[in-house]
Amino acid sequence: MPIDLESRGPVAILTLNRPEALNALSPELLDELEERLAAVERTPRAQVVVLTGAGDRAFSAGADIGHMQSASALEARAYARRGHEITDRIEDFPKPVIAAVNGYALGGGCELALACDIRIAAESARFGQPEVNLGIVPGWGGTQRLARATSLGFAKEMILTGRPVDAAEALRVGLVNHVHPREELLDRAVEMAEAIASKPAWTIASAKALCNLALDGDLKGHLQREIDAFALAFTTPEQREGMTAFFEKRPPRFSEL
Ligand code: CO8
Repeated sequence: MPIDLESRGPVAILTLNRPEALNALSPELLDELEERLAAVERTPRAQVVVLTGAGDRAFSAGADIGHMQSASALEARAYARRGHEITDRIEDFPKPVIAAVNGYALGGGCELALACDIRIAAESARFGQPEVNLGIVPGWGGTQRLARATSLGFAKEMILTGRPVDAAEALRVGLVNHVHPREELLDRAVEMAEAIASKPAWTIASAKALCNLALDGDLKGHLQREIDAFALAFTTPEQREGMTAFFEKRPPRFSEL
């Protein structure tokens, strides 16, 4: 199977499993990733996703160069669109997705990680947008999401030079939130996922959707949406329980609602 799905309590771990090609994102792998995400979406118990790569070498070395080598412009357009469908699906997924970057995250692999809500990395991780070395430009969102995750200047440096960035530098520029030894990476990702899963699912989905608007252009409209979503929270039992628990000086019991 090019994608493994493992459940650990409320956490669904999706593993890109094509280590012989450094988990390159073939069309088959993208199809299966979409199917797995749909299965996770249908499973109420699965509340947070951790996305990682099989093996010690790569999260993903990007789009499948073999598939692209002799592609026509129309075929390349279809492949780019397919990647966008998946990255948009992850960005808009109603449950948080944490990327546990266990090695190379290059080209489409970096772009896949960028579509996730939170990135943590192994000390051995390497990020890069090496498309210029192949005579192409990033095609799965890298020209937009990398600048949003870091800064426009840093994104331009990565994209225009193709220079890979190690985990320490990725941490410094905000591309990842934490760096861990390789052997601890998955456990740390699952711990973070469990912490998120302990909160009310509706609140988490709403907060994710709102945060996604933060870097869009329409600040005033999005601030209004925040006001509306804030008010809507007060129609839920989770808000009553959370605030009651605060004054009763006890942890909230969201799971019983
Ligand atoms: N696609 C297909 N196969 C790959 C890929 C890839 N992206 N990356 C590695 N492989 C394969 C290699 O061909 C090799 O296979 P084999 O053993 O059969 O020869 C195997 O994985 C191991 O790789 P290497 O032998 O090269 O391992 P090294 O340790 O020497 O090097 C690197 C590791 C540095 C990661 C090197 O493999 C590399 O540079 N890979 C390519 C990275 C890259 O350029 N990625 C960007 C691809 S373009 C892209 O992602 C654009 C996304 C948007 C597309 C839009 C659609 C048009």
